Amino acid sequence: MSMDSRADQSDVHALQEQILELEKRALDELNSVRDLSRLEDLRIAYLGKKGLLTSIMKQLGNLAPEERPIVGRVANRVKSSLLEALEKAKERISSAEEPELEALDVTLPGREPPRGHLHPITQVQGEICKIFGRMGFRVVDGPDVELDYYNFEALNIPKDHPARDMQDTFYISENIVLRTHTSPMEVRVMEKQTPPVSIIAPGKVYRRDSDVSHTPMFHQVEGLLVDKGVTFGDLKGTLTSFVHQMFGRETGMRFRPSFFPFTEPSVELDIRCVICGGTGCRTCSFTGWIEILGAGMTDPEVYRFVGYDPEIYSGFAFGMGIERVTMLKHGIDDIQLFFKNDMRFSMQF
Ligand code: 2NL
Repeated sequence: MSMDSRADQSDVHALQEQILELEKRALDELNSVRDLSRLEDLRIAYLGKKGLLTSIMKQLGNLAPEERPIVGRVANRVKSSLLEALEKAKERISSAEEPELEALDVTLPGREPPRGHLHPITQVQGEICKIFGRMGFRVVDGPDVELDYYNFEALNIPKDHPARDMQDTFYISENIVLRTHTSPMEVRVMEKQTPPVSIIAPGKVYRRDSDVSHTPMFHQVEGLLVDKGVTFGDLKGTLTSFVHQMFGRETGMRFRPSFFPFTEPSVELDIRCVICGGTGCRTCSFTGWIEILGAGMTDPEVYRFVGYDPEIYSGFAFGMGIERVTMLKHGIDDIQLFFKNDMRFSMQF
């Protein structure tokens, strides 16, 4: 082997080294490039007509014929590896550019998710319970499906009473009904507990009634207080305090005589019309007054059913419709709105 051929050998090596070095640098740059115009610059710098790899390949002509294919193979492999890296970089940049276009504006106000709240009936029911709770009444709960005995019999509503009529009451069977008021719960408490008793019973009640001003299911709160020496004055004081807290201290009110099978004497409580203030309007049927509840001194007959001695104990009871109270409080004129689940209505409260 001549000195010349050894020099040639080292030329071959140097050229190969140069190509591999170039490949390493080009790949590094192609893998980290972030925009398409810089990528095009790189393509021209390495693979363009006057590019680095192109000019190295032009030098292949200077090599001995038997050496050309050796270096040529390396140069071709590097060329396709660079072309491949170029394509990959192009894809990477294009897919990264899109999110950049719809960049997040952190100064935009957030979108508030819709937030639910209690149904207006449930809100007012809670308010009523809170007012009586402060006056010492305990909230009691019981079944919607009741025995005829608790719903009627023990409340001094005899078998031939019109309230028991199939037209008014949902019967499950001969002796089982959907409760028509929440008083049965109070009877159940009195059966178990000796006086003093002071309870309120909120909940759903059912009547076979359905027209513009009646729904077959509605809500009631009933209250009951029994102790020694309770008078009609206690009834008036308790209910007056309730009206003041519910509708305001200035609310005018009056008690009217009435009748219920389970109280004697019985009254109905009217407040000054919240819509017209007493001058007369459609809501108060031009009377200036609106009935909000019924009440009375519990009939001794009811005490006998639960085993209380009416000679020792006395007390009062009352009942009110929650829909009615809610309508008066918020000036709502259609009871059907409570049961339509229209968010435009419900979300106002
Ligand atoms: C009304 C009238 C009333 C009662 C409910 C009652 C309960 C027991 C004993 C005696 Cl356990 N009375 N409840 C008393 C008078 C009236 O409700 O108009 N309700 C909507």
